[in-house]
Amino acid sequence: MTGAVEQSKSWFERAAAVTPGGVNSPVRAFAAVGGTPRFMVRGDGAYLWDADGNRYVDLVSSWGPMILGHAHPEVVEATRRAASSGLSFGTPTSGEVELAEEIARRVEPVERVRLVNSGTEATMSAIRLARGFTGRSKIIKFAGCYHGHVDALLAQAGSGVATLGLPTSPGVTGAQAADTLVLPYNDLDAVRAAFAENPDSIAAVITEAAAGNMGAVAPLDGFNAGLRELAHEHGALLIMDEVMTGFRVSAAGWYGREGVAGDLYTFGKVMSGGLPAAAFGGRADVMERLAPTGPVYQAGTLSGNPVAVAAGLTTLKLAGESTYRALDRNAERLGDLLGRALSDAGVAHTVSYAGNLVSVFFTETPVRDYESAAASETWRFKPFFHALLEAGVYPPPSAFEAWFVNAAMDDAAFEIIEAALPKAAQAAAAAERP
Ligand code: HOZ
Repeated sequence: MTGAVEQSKSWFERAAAVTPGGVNSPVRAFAAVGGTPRFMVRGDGAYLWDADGNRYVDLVSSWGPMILGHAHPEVVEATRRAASSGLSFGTPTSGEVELAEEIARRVEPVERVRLVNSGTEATMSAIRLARGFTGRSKIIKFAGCYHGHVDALLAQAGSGVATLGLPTSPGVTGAQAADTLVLPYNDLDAVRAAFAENPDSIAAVITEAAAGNMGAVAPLDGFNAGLRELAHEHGALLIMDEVMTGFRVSAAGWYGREGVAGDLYTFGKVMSGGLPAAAFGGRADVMERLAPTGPVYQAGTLSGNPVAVAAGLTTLKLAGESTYRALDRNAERLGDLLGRALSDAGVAHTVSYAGNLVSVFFTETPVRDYESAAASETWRFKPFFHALLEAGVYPPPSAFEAWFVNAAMDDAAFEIIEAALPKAAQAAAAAERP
């Protein structure tokens, strides 16, 4: 059991006085589950420690990047070494080349890579490039998918937008929103109809290669392949957002599991080793339209930052087959424990997987899109979450986020989860519809 959270409470009060909602990314504020966000001070392997000294088995893994667990000694050492040689040069570096080569080596359809600073920047740049390449303006995205806080992609977005129940965001202009067609995930007929209604004006279809921001929802068999076919039939590009799945669900991300090639890809999280770095890449003929070889402008002072590149490259070098086996095994072990505890407590549920992304939906109706995810009994999540948290397990503080395992989880970590689950499942069972 965890103890007092007075330090976190006090930091949260100070934070709220100086930062909107006390956080730098909305889901962290615990808005959907209530209570005090834990201010973490340390991570080591499978565990996090908060400012009050409470220890948690971390099932967020920094929202994906920490596949090797926290503070992996070799990643820390590579980062330290890079930092001691200079924090930023604003020039090309050899590390950038090696990281780009590693990404291209792992994901076959990626022939060229451009490094940026965040997943948002990656998707924003990929969209601009797709529009510049095709000379078209419209974009198809799917409800419940989240591609960072890019203006045009916030409509019916997942992650924090879904957590806070926002349809879109004020500040996005009508013109930006008008070029976005939002369709139900896993529905190829809707995509077919959208292309028929908007001939010659759709630049790209952007999709999470496997959805992880409405909870974990895998694409149905043939969905991604169908997107590729329809996009190409109509002269549009397919952008695979692998910010969450990339280098996590296999060495080559979701592409490594399914083999459907996108024209452009977005990456982040794992390839950054936990520092701020991201990337987009894809077909050479499309990527070469970027400045300076082409006219589509994109730039960044900290892009390819040598410290972030060292952390990312070292993480990728360490992430071999045994890492991916451990991630899959840990996801399955977590899912089994979740399923067993909820069944024992008589709670209707589905444990959903997108590769080794896991989440729990409080429904037995298959979840295949945002509508079915939102129709689940999400009000059971809050007491379930808090019972786990109090027992020293840190799940994502939202029913619409995926749970991320890491390869550092050992038997001891799973014993803590197993011990925590019966009470959490009973709390979910006892929850009352608001
Ligand atoms: N939007 C992120 C997860 N899908 C959460 C980012 C964060 O709070 O760090």
